[in-house]
Amino acid sequence: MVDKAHCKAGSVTAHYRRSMKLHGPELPAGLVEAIHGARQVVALTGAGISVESGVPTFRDAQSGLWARFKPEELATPEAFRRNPKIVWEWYAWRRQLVARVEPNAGHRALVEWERRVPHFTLITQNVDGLHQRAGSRDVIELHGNLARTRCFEEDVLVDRWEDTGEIPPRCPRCGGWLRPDVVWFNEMLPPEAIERALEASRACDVFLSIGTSALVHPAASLPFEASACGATVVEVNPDDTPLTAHVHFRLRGPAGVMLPTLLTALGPAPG
Ligand code: BV8
Repeated sequence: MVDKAHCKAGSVTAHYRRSMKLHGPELPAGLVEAIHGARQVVALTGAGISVESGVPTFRDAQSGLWARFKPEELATPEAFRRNPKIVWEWYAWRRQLVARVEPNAGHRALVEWERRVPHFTLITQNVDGLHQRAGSRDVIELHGNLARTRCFEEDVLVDRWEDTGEIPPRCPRCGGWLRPDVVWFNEMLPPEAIERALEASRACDVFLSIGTSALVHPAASLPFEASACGATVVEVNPDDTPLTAHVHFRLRGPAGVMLPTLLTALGPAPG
């Protein structure tokens, strides 16, 4: 149950809403008005927004070497202690994959949105850095980023180390294993990131849940925080999720198509 005491004054959109489900890119009037009138917008993204760039989701079966592993089996501190080499190599494989792809129209639409509204907050569960490569500024990374590395023992960022060929490489200070700077299951999220995400979600007029299965917490609680504070919640996803029944509008389709369409609701770009 969300405690409304946290809600910040803001969301003026309540009267626009009736729960609308739509399949084609035509947008219901209520959604256009909510988008058009919004001054504080939050977008929460998941792996789905990177699919059209060629990055598989967590739900998608892993391919090749990794086919025999479920992501949540590899993305834990326990898995790293058990077999640091295989976990390091999985993240190295994901880093190479992400380096070969480009942001897509969905990422770019959010860059444009950030330019067009007074307060735009982009919160991502993705560790691929594609939002930043598209030009999004000040992205709140809830689960870290593949491009950074930490010392597993001292839990501090490490940006250079001697490549002795050992996998994983060792921390130049304490000799401990190095690990990717991502949040593994059963690990705490960066306190500053989750605090900023909660604050923005409780103050927004419109909350966009884009390309996420809404299963992983605490990220999955953010749209409920926003809704409880009066925001209009919009889901962009080709499939249903546990959130679908609770949103005001859902755009059933790929983010790379639906987000540029949604952007048209903002009207012509100024100047
Ligand atoms: C924690 C980084 C405190 C690593 C990740 C409350 C209830 C139940 C469980 C819990 C709870 N609170 C905590 C838990 C446990 C756990 C959790 O939530 N478990 C789940 C599985 C039930 N949470 C944690 O452990 C969190 N930490 O709570 O700490 C604590 C600490 C100590 C002890 C106790 C508690 C940490 C969670 C973060 C884990 N790290 N990533 C890495 O990337 O390797 S999570 C990772 O998985 C992603 O970051 C993301 O969050 C998640 C995958 O979800 P999505 O991004 O949504 O992707 P998915 O593949 O699932 O879905 C894709 C969607 O896209 C689909 O819906 C699909 O239809 C859609 N789609 C497809 N194509 C498109 C599209 N959409 C649009 N366009 C398209 N073209």
